[in-house]
Amino acid sequence: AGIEHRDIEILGVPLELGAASRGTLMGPDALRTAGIARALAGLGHHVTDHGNLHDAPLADVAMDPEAAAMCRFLPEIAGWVRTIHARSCEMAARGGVPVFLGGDHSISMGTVSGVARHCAAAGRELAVLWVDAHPDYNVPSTSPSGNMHGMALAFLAGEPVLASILDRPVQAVARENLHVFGARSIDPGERARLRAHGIDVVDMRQIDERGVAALMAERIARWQQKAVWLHVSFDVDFLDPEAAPGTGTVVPGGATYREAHLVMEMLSDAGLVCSLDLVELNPFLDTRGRTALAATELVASLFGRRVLDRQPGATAAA
Ligand code: 5AB
Ligand code: MN
Ligand code: MN
Ligand code: MN
Repeated sequence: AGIEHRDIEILGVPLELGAASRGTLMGPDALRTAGIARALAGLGHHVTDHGNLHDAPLADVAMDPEAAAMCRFLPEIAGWVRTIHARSCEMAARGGVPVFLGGDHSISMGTVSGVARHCAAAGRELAVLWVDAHPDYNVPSTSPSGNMHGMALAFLAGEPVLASILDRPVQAVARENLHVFGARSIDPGERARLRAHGIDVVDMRQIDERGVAALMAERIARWQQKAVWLHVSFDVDFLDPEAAPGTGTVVPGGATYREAHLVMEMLSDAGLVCSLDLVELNPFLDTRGRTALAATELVASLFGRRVLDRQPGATAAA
């Protein structure tokens, strides 16, 4: 079985101010050095690299002052998010597959909200798979750090206190369509909100007990039934630090290299992924490009690379 060839549009988003440590601004270029465009073109896709987004102007944010005081670099981040949002919505509407290279995870406030706006206009239901050691579901009052990469998913869920980051109404992603995969570090207030909101969180223990294949197959079946636009937001810290040392928020006990590939391969077989973020790569912390290369290989799996062709339906769940 051959793979479906797609129009892949790459945009680099060199933002680092949302993270705890500096250096993710080099992420897009490191992924290019690792050969991400070459790998995708080699699979037969038509790849356009739009280069990197430029520094955005500072934004005026009408946030409650007490909350705003808990958000580090708020005017800078909001400026970026607004710019990213506009580009993302435009890219999604063009009909290709937008691939955003981060940058810290706060870029997803712009990428996913832009895609969500397009989906609302096009009558598509949006689901988000947040592949990450962290759920990034903090609000200013629960954040232990004030770092905005830890609030990105809460913003996308439509959290009112964060809404003014965007300069237009936020098209919230429905709570039942938010899926966190790979969690192993959750803050106390964040945990309470995830539970109260009924968010689907797969932690590493579930992955240990049931395996990636069964857990992904369940979710894929639901997404296929609803014919969703699936956006994958992939934080490289999903991987174990052994496989991906090049990120600022490493947490032990992460996914193996093969578990991560299996996630990508199953998503690829399902043909559901319409847009992608690849975030939190910090080349300054990487070991001889290991994390950049691993991320590149994973994206190749997501877009059709296979060791062997498989018969339709020959998945672990079938
Ligand atoms: B990442 C932490 N929960 O809010 C916080 O890497 C870490 O994008 C957030 O997932 C990690 O500061 C954000 C402690
Ligand atoms: Mn993250
Ligand atoms: Mn993370
Ligand atoms: Mn991180």
